[in-house]
Amino acid sequence: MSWHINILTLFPDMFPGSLGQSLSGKALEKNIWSYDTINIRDFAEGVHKSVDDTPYGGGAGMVMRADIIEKALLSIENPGKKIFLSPKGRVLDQKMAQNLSQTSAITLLCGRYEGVDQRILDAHDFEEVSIGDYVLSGGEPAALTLMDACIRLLPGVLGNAETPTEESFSTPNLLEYPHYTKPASWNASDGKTHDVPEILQSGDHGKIKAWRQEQAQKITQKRRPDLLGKK
Ligand code: 6GU
Repeated sequence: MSWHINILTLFPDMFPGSLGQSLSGKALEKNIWSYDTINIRDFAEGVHKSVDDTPYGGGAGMVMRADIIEKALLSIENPGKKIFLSPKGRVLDQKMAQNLSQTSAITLLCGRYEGVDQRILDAHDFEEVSIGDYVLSGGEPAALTLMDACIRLLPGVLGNAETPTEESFSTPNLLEYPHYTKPASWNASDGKTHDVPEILQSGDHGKIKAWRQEQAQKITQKRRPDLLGKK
């Protein structure tokens, strides 16, 4: 039915986090999307309830155990597509977010420590997804980011005013042009007067459209020339 996410984590209190606010929070209340957290520690045994152990082959840090993660995974009624959040993964982009927003059941595995035993990923066919080329201390903020990117694409989440048009709905090939609102002339604390570009106040929609396209082209060339070569 609605978009559902299962989250395997040692820190269930990190959810829904920021997704409980604003547009995604409203959409959660309206049951446009839903989530369950599964606390991996609930499937640990013994008095210590330990979920990790030292790595074979030696080295720093601890590795999350495959057997305990599997018990947590098997407790999920309909896991659907399985994703492990990891900086080694394929980098999330708008196309992936669109695909995932049309996948009704998803399970996200959030790792902590040095990582998870590779065998859980192999045995259950997890796809590895990263949110960018930097290292986080755990998969949870990456899971929240992936979810945010998907949730805003679900029908009924954005208002009509914010809903992207057909063409700009897909992968962004250009960075956005700059935005301005009132006051038209603003004396900032830097001691300068900052004016809104004259053309935006002209009412000439043809010229405004052309100016915005030019601005988008220029900022993309300057900051992300790699995007201009993309389909
Ligand atoms: Cl998905 N996880 C972690 N721990 N760090 C990351 C990441 C994911 N994506 C980028 N850095």
